Amino acid sequence: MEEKYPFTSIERKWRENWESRGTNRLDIHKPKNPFYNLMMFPYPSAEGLHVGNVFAFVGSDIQGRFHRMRGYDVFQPMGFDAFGIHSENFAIKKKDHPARMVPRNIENFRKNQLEKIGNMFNWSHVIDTTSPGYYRWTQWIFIQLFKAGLAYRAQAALSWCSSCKTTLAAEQVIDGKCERCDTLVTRKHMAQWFFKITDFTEQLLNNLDVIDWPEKTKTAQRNWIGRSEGAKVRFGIRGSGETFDIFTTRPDTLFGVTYMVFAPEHPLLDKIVSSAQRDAHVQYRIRTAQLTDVERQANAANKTGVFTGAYAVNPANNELIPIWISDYILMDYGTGAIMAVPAHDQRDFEFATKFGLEIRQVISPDGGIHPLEFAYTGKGVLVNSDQFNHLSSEEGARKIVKWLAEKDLAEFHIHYRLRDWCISRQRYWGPPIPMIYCNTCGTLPVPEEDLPVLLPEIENYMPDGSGDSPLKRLPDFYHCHCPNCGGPAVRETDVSDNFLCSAWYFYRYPSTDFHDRAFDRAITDKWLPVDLYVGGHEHAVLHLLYSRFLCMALKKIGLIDFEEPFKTFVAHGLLVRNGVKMSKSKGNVIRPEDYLDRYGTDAFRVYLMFMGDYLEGGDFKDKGVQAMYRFLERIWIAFHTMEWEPDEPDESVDPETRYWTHRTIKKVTEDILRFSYNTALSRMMELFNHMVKHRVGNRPVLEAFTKLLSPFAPHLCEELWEQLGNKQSIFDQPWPEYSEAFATREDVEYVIQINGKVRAKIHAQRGLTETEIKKLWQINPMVNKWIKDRTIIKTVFVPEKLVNIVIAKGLS
Ligand code: ANZ
Ligand code: ZN
Repeated sequence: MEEKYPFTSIERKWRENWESRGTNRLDIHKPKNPFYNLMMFPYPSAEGLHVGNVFAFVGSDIQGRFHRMRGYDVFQPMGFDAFGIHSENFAIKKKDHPARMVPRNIENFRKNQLEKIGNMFNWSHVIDTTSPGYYRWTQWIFIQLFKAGLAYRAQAALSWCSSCKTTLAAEQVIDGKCERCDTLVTRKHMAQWFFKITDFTEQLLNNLDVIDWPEKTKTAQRNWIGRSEGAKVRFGIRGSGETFDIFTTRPDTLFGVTYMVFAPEHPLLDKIVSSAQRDAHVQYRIRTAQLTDVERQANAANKTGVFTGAYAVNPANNELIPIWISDYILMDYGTGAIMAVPAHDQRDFEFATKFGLEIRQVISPDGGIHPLEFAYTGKGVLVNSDQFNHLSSEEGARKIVKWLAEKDLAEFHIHYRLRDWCISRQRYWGPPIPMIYCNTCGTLPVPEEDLPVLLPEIENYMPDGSGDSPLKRLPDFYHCHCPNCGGPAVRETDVSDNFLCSAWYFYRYPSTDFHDRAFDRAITDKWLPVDLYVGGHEHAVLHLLYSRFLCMALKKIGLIDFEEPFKTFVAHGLLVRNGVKMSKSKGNVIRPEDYLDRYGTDAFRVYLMFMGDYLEGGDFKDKGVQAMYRFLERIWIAFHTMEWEPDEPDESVDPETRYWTHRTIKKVTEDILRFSYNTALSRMMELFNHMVKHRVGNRPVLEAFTKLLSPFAPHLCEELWEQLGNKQSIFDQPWPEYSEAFATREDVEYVIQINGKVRAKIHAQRGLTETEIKKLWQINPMVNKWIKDRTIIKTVFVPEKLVNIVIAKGLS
């Protein structure tokens, strides 16, 4: 392409210039007005940076540059989230080794991509989570949590990905599938390390009311934490001393219970299943074990189940109720057993219909009893409920629980769905969990001075599905000495979940100069919590939830003194291409390099920001990039061919141009503040069209325009700024100011008085100066009639209201 607008040389020049001038660096120790502008660091994949990443990063960079020009010391670092199953799986697929592949990918990400997208990254604070200098502190954090009682090891039925050959945290199972490879997960009983995220459930939930985050991200976290108010009710088992608890959100329906259901894995079953039903139960349990949770809950219409032969006793009326087993009851929700109320719960209704169990209505919308075609799940008035009849659902629930509580058979209970964070992975590519097991001394952390526990360099890093990490195959690694008694001991061989690396990276960025601490207290106090975090909403219950938990844990331990890591979180939208989601399998992924080389970084940035709403996402079209290239080319040409007078004073700007300039500054400022980049660019185009049409070339207008565009097209604007005769970086200049009055076109009415008497009224644009208003009344015939041939002694000017012209009595 013929370059009328020589973007290649401009962009190269400014990249070098910013680097040699240190424009993007700052004194981390002495910020006057700190602004921590964080973007979610990428996983350095082999395919390179995705155009979606560039979209996200540029939108965040605009905030960084804008805030800088508004007087903040902006800290904008970048790093690499390079540990984890994703990298390892990819290396396996390519028959490569993650320890060789990852550094190559990082190099490519940085040199060929991140350094070319025009972001003002501060490369003196870069992070690579796989470097021992970083994961040493990841391990240290693990130990701090262990010492504080927030990390523990326990046996549990965990989600297991048979393809990744590791356990997963509940948050990493999405619609029943492994978050990494989409394999349906199964359950596996294992001893694993957990972080006690459930110690902070209420805090995680309540703080959502005060943090400045998108509603949809907060809702996702609320739903995940899953607070349900209800009661625990204790049922007896006929002919045995056994009792069991159920959790229900509808204690008002207690008189409508017609059967009970246990999860097939419920431990009590071994004691209560009748001998006649024992075989059926064992068969059913084996069958269920092969199903995923999703499958268990999905086949609504086709419920399966087995009668246990045992009966429960309803504490409300001593009725005998048959106990069933069914896979639609999950073992790790509530107590793993339910009271079934088929009249008022649709799943129970279907089950009862299929197995011919009684359906008894106890809640009525209007007090009457009508035949039910499906469950009535709403609230209403209690019926068929003895002394509680006629009460409302709410009151009935309260009274029933209180009544049973007096006999110690029930209690109010709040149930949360959130489970502790399973942190162990039976894989290679992660930070080894820094724990040691000694037969004499028990479980001990690796002494802090022995950190990091280095990840051994091994060629065969393949997971084997045994439930142990490949590190267990290394005797030299596995066997060690007890740090306490010196006797023989073994190491934990699992590595920690990659989400631990990314739950604390933003504490490390400002403190990368310190090698003797994870993060420096004084620097952390200055820079954190993060002022603005931009990233994908898809991390709502993964990274974002884990980061919030870790922040609360670090505060509890006393390492920091705030409990929310990100003051403001903004979720950017997603890109599609010609209406179709971009994906490798569809072959429609955009390689940013192609466009950066062809049209230049600035045109690409401006296009990405113009293509759609930043918060909603947009549709990538090749033609659009070209159009934005043309826009920048027109600007370049206009600045070089317009006969403008850069040194004309502001006064000489015509009112119309002044209106366009001030209005644009106002709108662009407001638009950037609300991430509405496409509308901000439209406003700039309007101003530019006005400038071209009216051949406006006044310095204030040109400078304002250049500054407004500079966060979007930093190289071009830095060059234009220099050509306007400026020596310092445009990014060290203040953001343009506007006056509210100039920014509107609304007219105001001036009363024109002559010697105190109203003689005329004139309409004028808001914000005009006294001189400009004078030009208007001088030519007004009504005023003219009175002042012609008279001497004007003085004029009194009240802006936007009145002019009083004092004239001499006699003719001049
Ligand atoms: C009786 C009842 C009557 C219920 C009624 C609902 C409606 P949330 O709000 O999601 O917390 N439940 C309890 N434990 C379960 C388990 N392990 N597996 C499957 N379902 C379980 O839901 C709580 C309700 O889910 C509980 O209230 C229980 O059914 C069911 F008209 O008890 B309910
Ligand atoms: Zn997997």
